[in-house]
Amino acid sequence: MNELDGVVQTVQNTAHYVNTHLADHAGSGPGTNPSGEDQIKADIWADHLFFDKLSALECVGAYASEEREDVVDCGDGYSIAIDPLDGSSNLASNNSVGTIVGVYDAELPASGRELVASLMVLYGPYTTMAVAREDREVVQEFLLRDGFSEQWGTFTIPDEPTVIGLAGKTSERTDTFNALARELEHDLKLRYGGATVADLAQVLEYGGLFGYPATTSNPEGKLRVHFESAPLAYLIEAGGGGSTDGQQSLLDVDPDGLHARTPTFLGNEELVERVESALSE
Ligand code: FDP
Repeated sequence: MNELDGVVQTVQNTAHYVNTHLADHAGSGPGTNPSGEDQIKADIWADHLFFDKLSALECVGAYASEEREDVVDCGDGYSIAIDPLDGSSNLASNNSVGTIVGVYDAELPASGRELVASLMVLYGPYTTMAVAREDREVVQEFLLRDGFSEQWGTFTIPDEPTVIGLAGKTSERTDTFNALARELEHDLKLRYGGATVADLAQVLEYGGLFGYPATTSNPEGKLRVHFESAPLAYLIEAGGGGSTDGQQSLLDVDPDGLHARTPTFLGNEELVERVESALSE
């Protein structure tokens, strides 16, 4: 077992525990996260669970979470950047949530080019985990069940895109972006659920585009580079898709702080190129 196997195994075991006990922690929580968003109890609970397990690994040197202001030093080794419960506002309505883990071979802040692995857990009707890593040629998908994981298959984004999920109110997006959204939504089926992991899972399954653009309430976009955008870009690019902040791959975004945000678009290359060409006009 190599070091990345240890990280994958730990995320898998912890995710299984999160999945089986999530309902006990779904109530509202004590405050806001470092990005100023409401936390619910489950955000903090999941963060503590992942911290305890991942920081104990010999190969982990730093732990950074969407739920913590600063990086926690754990020794020498990889930097973990985690969104322990992505889309947690979906819990109130019992909709899907996820976990995103980026494994960086560098101190944070760092660009996505320093990623050596990315994991995306989806707590849906059943729990799955997609894994992209530098020492594998394919994006693996696992089914997590009863404390075990079965390798289920591999992900390659389908050639023919069919779905689209774009966040933000039209009243808060630019006219240019709304024009592009209207064009794309003419041909693609609307699938936006409000949890990035769940929305991206649709894109990986059916082909298409997920996007959280800059809006008047979130001028830099809502999603965070280290915890969401870069790890998911690593995953989708490994599966044959593309990513952009509007100008460049999300892996090339240079975050100016731990909680930096970026407009985020992930999906089939041709759709990512359409976003880039529309936003550059
Ligand atoms: P949440 O605030 O519920 O954790 O991480 C931010 C995020 O969820 C994403 O998972 C999700 O895609 C997005 O926010 C949803 O935002 P909107 O409610 O603005 O659609």
